[in-house]
Amino acid sequence: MSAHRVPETERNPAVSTPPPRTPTLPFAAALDAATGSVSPAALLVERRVSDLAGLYADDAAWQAAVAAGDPLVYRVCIAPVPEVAGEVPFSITTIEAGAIGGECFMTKGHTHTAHEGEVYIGLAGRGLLLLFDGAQARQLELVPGVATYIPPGWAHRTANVGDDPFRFLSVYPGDAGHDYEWVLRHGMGARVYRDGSGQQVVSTIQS
Ligand code: PAN
Ligand code: ZN
Repeated sequence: MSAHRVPETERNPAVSTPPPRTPTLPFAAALDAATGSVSPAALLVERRVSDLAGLYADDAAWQAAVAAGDPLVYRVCIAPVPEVAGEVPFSITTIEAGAIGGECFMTKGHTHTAHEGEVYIGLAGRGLLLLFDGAQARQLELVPGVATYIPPGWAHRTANVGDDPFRFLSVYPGDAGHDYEWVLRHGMGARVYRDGSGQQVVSTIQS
């Protein structure tokens, strides 16, 4: 039986063709656990205290920190990989040591707009990965030698619970997408405070 041949121009008419772009070529990047740099890098994102409005429990302490020099809280050094389906971007996040109203310096935190997971790998310092699916909260230690898995559907945020900069590598699907509003509205189910030389996790889930 001869197969019915579909002309090339008529194949998969329902599948939208992504806009043409230059294909990404294989490359190696240097990861510097001492500085948090990815080289080559495409982008460096910096977040200061003023960028984190509404995220810390103690708003007066947050305002005072903005007024007192608005220090850098974290930065993300992002490799040159397009954020589109099929690609796998990666970056190093560095969170400085510090606290606002006793609450550890932390990332904004987000959910992925697509049902996609992510892997975080500890590179330097001591961190805690906070996870929240809207009902359950989890916290995982993230230190050098540890890889943590963020399943699809879980909001995620990291906090520096040590006295040195905390660094980790993120690897995520290119079409994951980042929704910051969800965490602003629902929180992370827990807050992390500095407690002497350790940390204290306080649940914020209403029972
Ligand atoms: C990470 C984060 C990074 C910064 O690469 O984007 O640690 O945190 P925020 O995005 O919450 O400011 C990641 O989870 N990417 O999906
Ligand atoms: Zn993410």
